[in-house]
Amino acid sequence: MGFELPELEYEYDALEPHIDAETMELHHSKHHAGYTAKLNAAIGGTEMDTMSIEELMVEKFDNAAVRNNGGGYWNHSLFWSTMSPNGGGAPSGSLGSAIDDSFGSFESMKEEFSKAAMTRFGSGWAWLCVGNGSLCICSTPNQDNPLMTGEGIPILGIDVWEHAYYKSYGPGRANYIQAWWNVVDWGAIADNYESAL
Ligand code: MN3
Repeated sequence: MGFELPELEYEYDALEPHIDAETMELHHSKHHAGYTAKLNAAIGGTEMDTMSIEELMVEKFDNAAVRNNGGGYWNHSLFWSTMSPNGGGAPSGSLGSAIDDSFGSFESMKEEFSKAAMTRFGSGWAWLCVGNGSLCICSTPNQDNPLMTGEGIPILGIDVWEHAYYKSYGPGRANYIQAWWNVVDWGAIADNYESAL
C-alpha cells in the first residue's frame, strides 16, 4: 500500500507571477514528497497500512507522525488541485449562492478568509469549509486541518507556511495572500463543494 505524491496538473512555472517556479518545485518535489514518504514510513508494516488518509487523520490524531505527515499529505493535495493558471475571478452557481448566504458577499468571504490566513501565527493553513450544511472559515496550526478537528470539510485551503511564499514575498504574507486569489480555481472548488454536501 502506501500513498503516492500526486502529479500537478500544470507546470511548476504555470502560476507565475503569483507563485514562482522555484517555490512550486521545492514545495511539491521536496516538502510534499517528504510528507508522503514520512507518512508511508509511519504506517508501513502496521495495521494503519490499509486505512484511508481520512481515517488515518481522524482516528490516529494522537499519533504525531501520522497527524503531521498525513495532514501534510492531504493538505497539499487539496492545495495543488484548487489552483490553476486559469484561476481567479469568482464562483457562480450553487457555490456562489452559498457564499452569499453564509458571508453576505464574495468580497466579504475573501476578506474573512484573508484575515484568517493573516492572523494564523507561525505556520499553518486557512480554510473554507462545509460544516453543518453551510460554509465557514477557520485556520489550523502546522499540518492540522478541519477534518481532524471536526470543524468541517475543507473545499479550499491556503498554505501560510513561509516555505509557500518566502522566496517571492519575504515576510510579506499579505502580498502572497492577495496574489494567491488570482490562481484560485473556482471550478475545482465548486466540485469539492458538491462532494462535501
Ligand atoms: Mn506547504
